[in-house]
Amino acid sequence: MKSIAALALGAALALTALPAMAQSVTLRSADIHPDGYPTVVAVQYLGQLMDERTGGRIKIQVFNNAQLGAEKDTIEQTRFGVIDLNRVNSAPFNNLVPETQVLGLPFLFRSVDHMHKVVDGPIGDEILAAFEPHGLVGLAFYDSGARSFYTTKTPIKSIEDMKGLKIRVQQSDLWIAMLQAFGANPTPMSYGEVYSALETGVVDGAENNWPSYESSRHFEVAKHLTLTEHSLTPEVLVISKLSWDKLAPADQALLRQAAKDSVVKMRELWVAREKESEAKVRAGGGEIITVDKAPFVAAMAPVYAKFVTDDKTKSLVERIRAVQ
Ligand code: GTR
Repeated sequence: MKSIAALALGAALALTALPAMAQSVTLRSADIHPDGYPTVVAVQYLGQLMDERTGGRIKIQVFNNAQLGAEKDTIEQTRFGVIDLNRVNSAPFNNLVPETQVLGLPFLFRSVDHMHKVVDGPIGDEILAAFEPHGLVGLAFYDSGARSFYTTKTPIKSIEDMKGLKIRVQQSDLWIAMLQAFGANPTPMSYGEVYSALETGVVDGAENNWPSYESSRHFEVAKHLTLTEHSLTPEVLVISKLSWDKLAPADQALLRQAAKDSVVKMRELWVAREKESEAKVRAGGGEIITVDKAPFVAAMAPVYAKFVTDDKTKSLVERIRAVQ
C-alpha cells in the first residue's frame, strides 16, 4: 500500500512539476527609448542572463521606441498581462502606486550615491513590493540621472524666469504640483509628443536627463538647458502579476536575481551614456546654464506640504533622509 501511494504521489508530483520544468516562454518587454539607450540594453542583458540561466527556456524580447505605446498606456497593458515586462520611469506610476512618489520628490536625494543606497536597501524593496496590489511585481530600479529644465526661447537663469512658462511634465500629480510650485504652467503629455510640442510652441520647455535630452533630439529645438537637477527619480522595471504567476517559483527567483544583476550593468551603461550625451549636447552649441539652486529648493516647500502628509510617506521621507 505504502509503495503504491508513494508511486501515485511521485506520478502526481511529476505531472505538476512537468509543465513548470518544460515551460518555455518569451517575455515581451516595453520601452519607449531607442536602440542602444541604457534601459533598452539593460533589459536585453537581463534577457541574455535569463536565457543562459534557464538553458534557453526563458527569453526576453524588448520592444523599444514605444512600439507598444506610450508609458501610461503600456502600464495599463502590463497590469492586464498584455505586456509582460515594462521599463518605465517611476513618475508615471505615481498616481497608481503612491509609494513611488517619494522617489521623485524634488531635491530629496543628496547625490546619486545616496539614491543608490536607498533603492538598493530595504526602502527600495518596500517600494518595489508596493506595486503588487496593483497587478504588478516590482523587480528593480535603474538609474535615470538628474533631471533639468530646458526651454526653446526664454533661458531659465533664475526661478523668476520660470513664471508662466508652459513646461511639459510627465503624467503625475506630483510633477504637476512641482511645476506649479516653480511658478510654471505644467503641461502633462507623453514623451513621444514632446519634440513636436517644443517645435510648434505648444510648450516653452520640458525637463529631462542628459541621455533623454540628447536621444530625443529635444536639445536641437530647446537649446537653453538649466542645470537645476531637481529630481533623481529612477526608472523601474516591473513584470505583470499575471505573467509572474505563470512562472514556477524557481524561475521567479531566477528572474528577481537576474534583474538585480542587470542593475549593475545598467549603472555602467548609464555613466558612459551620460558622458556621451553631454558631449553631444555641448557640441550642438546650445546654452548650458548653471544656477544657484537654493531658491529652487526653497520653492519646493508646498510640494512637500501637499504630498508628505500621511504617516507612511512621512516615515519613508524621514528614513530616506537618514540613509547615509
Ligand atoms: C526619461 C525616462 C522615460 C520617460 C521620459 C519622460 O528620462 O527614461 O521613461 O519617463 O523621461 O520624460 O517621459
